[in-house]
Amino acid sequence: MQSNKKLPYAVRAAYCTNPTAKKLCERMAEKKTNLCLSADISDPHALLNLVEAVGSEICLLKTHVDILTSFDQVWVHALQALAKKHAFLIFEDRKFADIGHTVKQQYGGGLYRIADWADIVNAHIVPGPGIIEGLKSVGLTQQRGLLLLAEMSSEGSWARGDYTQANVALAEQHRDFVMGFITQHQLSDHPGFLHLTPGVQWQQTQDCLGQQYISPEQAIIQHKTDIVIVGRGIYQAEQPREQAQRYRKAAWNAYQQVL
Ligand code: 5BU
Repeated sequence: MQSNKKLPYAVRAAYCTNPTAKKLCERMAEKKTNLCLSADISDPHALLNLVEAVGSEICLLKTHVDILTSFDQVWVHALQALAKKHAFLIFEDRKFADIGHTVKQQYGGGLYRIADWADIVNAHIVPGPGIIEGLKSVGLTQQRGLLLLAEMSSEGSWARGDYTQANVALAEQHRDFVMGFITQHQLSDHPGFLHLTPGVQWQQTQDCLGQQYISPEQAIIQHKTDIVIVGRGIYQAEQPREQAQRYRKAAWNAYQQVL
């Protein structure tokens, strides 16, 4: 059962059992933004410049660290400084998908040491609950949060029906660590779970590789999700900062309509 109206993010913070979810709800309420920038840029310096320009508009920055052409701790510290300056959280869109023992190493170790700097990561539940246990064994002590990939934006996605519902059931069993879902629709009316939606853009309805877009209003009002994730719609715009301001305003106005 899903109600038509939602609680404000500030109120929902109290329902969050995961500390990162709580922090994100508080940030959204304080900063008045439910916009996440997907900064899919391979030049690490250009990425920092983009984040400096757009950081004031977002609650969350989503990265794909494995597309960067170089990576070191100096870059990580620069990103963390921007996150602090502009009060946003960092979400590494790593999409873990292996057994618990392996994801533990991929999350906490390797070149990227993702758990050291990413507030949030995400995972597919294909391997079963062990993937959540493995990630949790690294992330929980560092106060991190996990999003489950319950639905995808791309055409022909198999993440639907019973598979999507299995994500909700697992999230409910791991409320200490799982903070919500990557999804196209609201899946749970528990106020402590956040619903984040990629595949958001005004200019296009699809790309040439299966990506499908909806508008911020469709995501927040019709599909009842909480946070819109915008990539090319912002960073390919002539003026990314101004474009981010437009998406921010649209997503926030849409949120106010569902209260
Ligand atoms: P775009 O430029 O707004 O299309 O970028 C979308 C981003 O969100 C990109 O980083 C994808 O990897 C990511 N994404 C997605 O598009 N759809 C999904 O279902 C998931 C992630 Br999960």
